[in-house]
Amino acid sequence: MFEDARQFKEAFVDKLQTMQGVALEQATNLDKYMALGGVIRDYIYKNWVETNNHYRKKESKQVYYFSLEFLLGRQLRSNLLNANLSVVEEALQELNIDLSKVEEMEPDAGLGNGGLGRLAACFLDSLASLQLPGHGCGIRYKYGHFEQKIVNGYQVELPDNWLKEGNVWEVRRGDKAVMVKFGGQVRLEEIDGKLVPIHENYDPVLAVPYDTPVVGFKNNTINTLRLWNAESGIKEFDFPSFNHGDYMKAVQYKYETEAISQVLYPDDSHQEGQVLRLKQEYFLVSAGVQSILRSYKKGNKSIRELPEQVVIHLNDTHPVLAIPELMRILMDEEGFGWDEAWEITQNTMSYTNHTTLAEALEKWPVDIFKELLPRIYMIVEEINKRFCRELWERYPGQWDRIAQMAIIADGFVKMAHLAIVGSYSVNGVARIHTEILKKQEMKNFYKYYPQKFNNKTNGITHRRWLLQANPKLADLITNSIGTSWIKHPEDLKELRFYAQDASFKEELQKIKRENKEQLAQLIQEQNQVQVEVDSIFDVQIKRLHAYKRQLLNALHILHLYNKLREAPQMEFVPRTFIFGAKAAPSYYHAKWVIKLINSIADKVNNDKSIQGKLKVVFLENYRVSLAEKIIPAADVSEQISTASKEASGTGNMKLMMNGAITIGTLDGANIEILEQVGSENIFTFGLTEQQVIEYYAHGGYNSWEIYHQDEQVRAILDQLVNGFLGDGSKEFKTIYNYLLHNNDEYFVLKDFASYANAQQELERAYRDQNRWREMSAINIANSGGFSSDRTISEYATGIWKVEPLEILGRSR
Ligand code: 26Q
Repeated sequence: MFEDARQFKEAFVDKLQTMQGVALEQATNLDKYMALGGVIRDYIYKNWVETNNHYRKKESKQVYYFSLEFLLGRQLRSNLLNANLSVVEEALQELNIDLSKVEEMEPDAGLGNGGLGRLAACFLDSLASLQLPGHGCGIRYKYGHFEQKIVNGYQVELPDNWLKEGNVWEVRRGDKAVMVKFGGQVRLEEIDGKLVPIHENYDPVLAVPYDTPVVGFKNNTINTLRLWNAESGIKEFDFPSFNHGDYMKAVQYKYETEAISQVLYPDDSHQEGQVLRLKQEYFLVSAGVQSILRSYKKGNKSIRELPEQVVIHLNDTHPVLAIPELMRILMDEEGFGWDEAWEITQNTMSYTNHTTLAEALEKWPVDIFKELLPRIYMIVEEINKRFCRELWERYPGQWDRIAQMAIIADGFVKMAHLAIVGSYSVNGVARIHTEILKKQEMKNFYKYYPQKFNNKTNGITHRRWLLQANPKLADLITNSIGTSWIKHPEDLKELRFYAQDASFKEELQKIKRENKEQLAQLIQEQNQVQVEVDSIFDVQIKRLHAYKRQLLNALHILHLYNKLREAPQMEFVPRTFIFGAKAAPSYYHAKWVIKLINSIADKVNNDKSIQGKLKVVFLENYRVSLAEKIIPAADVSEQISTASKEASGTGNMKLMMNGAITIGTLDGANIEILEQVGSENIFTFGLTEQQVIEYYAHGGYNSWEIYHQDEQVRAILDQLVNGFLGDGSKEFKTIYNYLLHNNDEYFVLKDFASYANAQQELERAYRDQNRWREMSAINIANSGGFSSDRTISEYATGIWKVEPLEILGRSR
C-alpha cells in the first residue's frame, strides 16, 4: 500500500468522495483532514488487527495503564510519522495541498490537565515504539479541558467540544460494552454455607468502549487506547420504574448517566470531593477491570496466573478503586476466597505517585463513598481492618502510627494508602521526589514496605517533541551524527563534540532564529504584539499554580521594567517573556496572576520610553498543539517552582531537548538535568528543598522583613496596589495580601533576589553568543536520557516485567 505518491493520491481522492461526499476541487480543509485521517486510519488498522492477533496467540503479558487523563493533542502528524508514511506530504504537495493547513483542522484531544495526562500520552507512544504490549484505559470525555479565552486580561472558560465533527481515529465497540453498578444496597445471604453478597436496587450504567490505535514508530506495533463512554442503555435494561411508562424519569436517568463521561475535571491541585468525580473514577476502573478479565478468560490461563499475565498500572490514586474492584470480581464472581484474591490483586497492581501537595491528595468522605459504592466500601473496610491488624502485630501499642497509616480514618477513605497497600510497586517520578516520599510524606509506609518503593524519573517522547515539532533541528542532528538517535535517543550524546564546531553552531543558531520568526508571526496574529526576533525568548509554559511561581517571573519583569525606565540606555539584552497557562476555573489566586501578567504586558508593551526592549506575551489557550509551536522557539526555560513542590516537571525536558537553557530551582527533574549538563550549562537559584522543609517545620521566614529591607521588592509590591498597573488601585490587592499578609507560602519574595541574580547571569551569558550556542548544543546532547523510551524501559524491566514482541505486519 502506498508504494508511491500516486497510489496514495488515488486512495485520498477516493476517500474524499466515499467519506465526505466531495470532489477534490470542492473539498474544504476540514474535508481534507477527515479524508486524510480516514486513509491513514485504514492503513493503520491492518497492523492493529495483526498486533492483536499476535498478542492473543503468544499469550504475552500485557500492561494496562489506567489513567483518568490522556493528553494526546493532535494525532495526524504523529501517526504519519510513526506509520512511516513519508510519501504523504509529497503526494499532498503534488495535489497542491498544504499539510500544515490541513493539520490545523484537527482538534487537540485535550483529555488531561497537564503533566500527568501528557505523561500518559508520551508513555503510550513509547510503549508502542518499544514494541511492548501496553495499552491505555481511560474515559472518553465528551468535553476535554476547557478552551481558554483572555478577555480584558481575564481568563474566561469555554467548553471544548472536541468531538463535534466526529473523531476519525476511534472505533466504537458497542458489542464490548460492560455494566457498572452504582448505589443500591448489599445484603449478605447464606448460600451453601457461604455468605454471598447480593447487590440490589443499584443504578446500572452502560460503559461502551471506543478504541484508538496507538502507533509504534516504524515497527508495525499498534497498541490500543480504550476510552469508556457512559450510556444509559435504557433499551437493554429493564428498570422497574420505567415499566410504568415513566418517560420523564427515563429521560432524567439517561441524562444523569451520561453525565459521568461528560467532562474532564479541570483541576489538578485541589480535590473537592464531588460525587461525580468519584463516579468517574469507579466507572473507569470497573469497566476496565471487567473488560481485561473478560478477554483474559478467553485464553488458556487460569486466573491464579493473572499476575504473570497482566499488570494494571495506576496513574496516581485516581484509578485506585481498581484494587477493590478486582477483589470484588475475584471473590463475588469468580469464587475466590479473600486470601487468594488479595494475593492476586496485590501482585497485579502497581502505582505511581505524582504529587506531595497535601491539598491534591485524594480522600473521600466515608458517607459519600459508602452510599455510592456499597460493595466496594465493604471490601475497602476489610482491607483496612486486615492491614491495621498487621500493623498492630508489627507495632503493638503504637496507636498514633497505626491511625496515621490506616486506609480509613477520621471519616475519610485515603486513596494513597489504599494504593500503597494494594499494589506491589510504588514509584515517584524524579529522584528527589521519590526521596521526599520515602523520608517525609510516606515515611511510615516506606519503613513498612521498603521493597515496594522505587524511582522512575519521567521522560517525554522525543519523536513528538523533537522529530515532529522541530524538523529542522532534527535534520541538523541527523546530518551531524546520523540517524541512530531516533531509535536510541541516548546517542544524542554524540552531539557534545559538535558543541565546539563553529559550523554546527551557526546552523543551530539559524534554525532557532527561523523557529523564533515563526513564533513571532503567531504572536503577531494572536496578540497583535510585535516582538523582536533577536530578543531572548524566555518561556514559562505550564499550568498556573502558586507553587510553580509564575508570580515570581511576573514580579521580576516589573523589576526589569523599573530598571529600564530609570535608565533606558543601560546595557540590556532585549527580552520577550512568553507565558502559556490555564488556571483551574475555581482557583482565584491563579486567575489573578493571569490578570497581573496581562496588565504588565499592557503596560510594558505600550511604553515607548523603553524602546521595545522588553515585551510580555500571554498566549491564550495553552495546549499540546500550541506547545509544539512555542518550544522549538524558546531560548530560556523557566522552571522556578518552590523547591520540593514540583514532583518532576516534563516541560523542562521538552525545552532542554529543543536547545533552551534552563533557569530553575533545585526541584524535581531540574536536579537531574543539572547533573546531565553540568553547572556551567544551567542557571540555578533559590532555597534548597532542605531549607524549604526546614522553614515549614520551624518557621523563621517573614515576608514583611523582605518588603522592608529590599527597596526594589518594595517598589514592585507597591506598584501592585497604587494604580500603576491601571484598572484602579485595588486590582492586585489579593496578590499583595497573599505575599505579605499570608506570609508568602511559596517563598516568592525570599527567592526574589537570588532569581534576579541568576537572570542577570543568564543575560551576561547570552551576550556571548558563541558560548550560548555551545550551552544550547550541550543541553540537546544530554537530553536523550529524558526520552520516555528510557523511562518506559525502566518500568518494563523494573516494575512490569514485560518484554518486547516483534510484530511482522502485513501492510506491505
Ligand atoms: C484529583 C481529584 C479530583 C479532581 C482532580 C484531581 C487531580 C487531577 C489531576 C489531581 C492531580 C492531577 C494532576 C497532577 C499532575 O499533573 N501532576 C504532575 O505530574 C507530572 C507527571 O509526573 C509531574 O511532572 C509534575 O511535576 C506533577 O505536578
